[in-house]
Amino acid sequence: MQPATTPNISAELRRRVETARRVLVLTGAGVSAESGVPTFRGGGNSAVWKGLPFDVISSGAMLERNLPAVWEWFDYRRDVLRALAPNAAHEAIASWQERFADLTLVTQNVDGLHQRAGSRNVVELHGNIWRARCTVCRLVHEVPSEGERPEACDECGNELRPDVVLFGEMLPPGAFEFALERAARCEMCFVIGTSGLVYPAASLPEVAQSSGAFVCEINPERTALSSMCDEVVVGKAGEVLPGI
Ligand code: BV8
Ligand code: ZN
Repeated sequence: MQPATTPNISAELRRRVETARRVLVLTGAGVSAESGVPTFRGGGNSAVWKGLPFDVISSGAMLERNLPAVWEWFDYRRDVLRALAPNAAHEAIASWQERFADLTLVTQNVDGLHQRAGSRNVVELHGNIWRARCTVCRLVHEVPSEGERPEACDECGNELRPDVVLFGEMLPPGAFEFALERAARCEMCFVIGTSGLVYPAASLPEVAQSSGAFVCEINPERTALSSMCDEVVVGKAGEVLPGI
């Protein structure tokens, strides 16, 4: 299905897409925007929760101070997500698994929509809202999309927490190192739907470019990364990606 407007992509980008083998895709909240998932910094009602800014309620410090409040915030977000589905952006990226010989998908998102669209081996830098982790033995539990979430650890009975990386917390062991190694080896890097403000995720496109990759950003607005990209395609991911 041809997108409504064929995106304004350059001949250079088309040529590179035709020949690329090792491709890294970094996504942020913008790829889920057309599914109805509020972004973090695009205003809207998600940026603040009961008067607490997003980076306060979603922080390691808040979890230490008030785990029930953090659960309430994540329970709310899972309720919003429950009724939503992947959009054309997630589907296009999932189809790239057959298109490029060696595709690595790295996401900052915790919504699991890439996997629901069929993407495999997704590198989740910030964890996943559909998992809970024991605060003591770190055992991971699935959080069902229907019904109650598990209240205590199956193994040791201690409290669970969302299996999500909060501000001020370390990333999952190995995830960033793996993404870094793929960024250093890729020929093309797509940066899709991220404001490029959160580190260390936002450093991946810079690593790709300094290793010789062609970096292409897809976003309706300019971001902190736009100036260093080789090409910026201005538009919504759900409209631009099917046309690439
Ligand atoms: C770390 C999970 C040490 C939680 C998230 C001071 C105090 C404490 C920490 C710091 C500090 N200063 C700096 C830091 C480090 C901090 C950081 O970077 N802060 C920033 C804000 C300054 N980072 C950390 O704390 C990280 N840990 O550093 O530990 C360390 C150091 C080195 C190595 C290892 C460890 C942990 C960061 C993870 C925090 N957790 N999420 C939750 O979800 O509740 S981050 C959160 O922001 C989300 O994961 C989100 O994905 C991420 C980034 O946001 P974006 O995805 O970019 O979304 P955003 O809304 O910003 O932008 C949306 C974009 O989409 C826009 O550009 C918009 O134009 C575009 N868009 C809109 N519609 C569309 C679209 N694009 C395409 N199509 C559309 N239709
Ligand atoms: Zn446990």
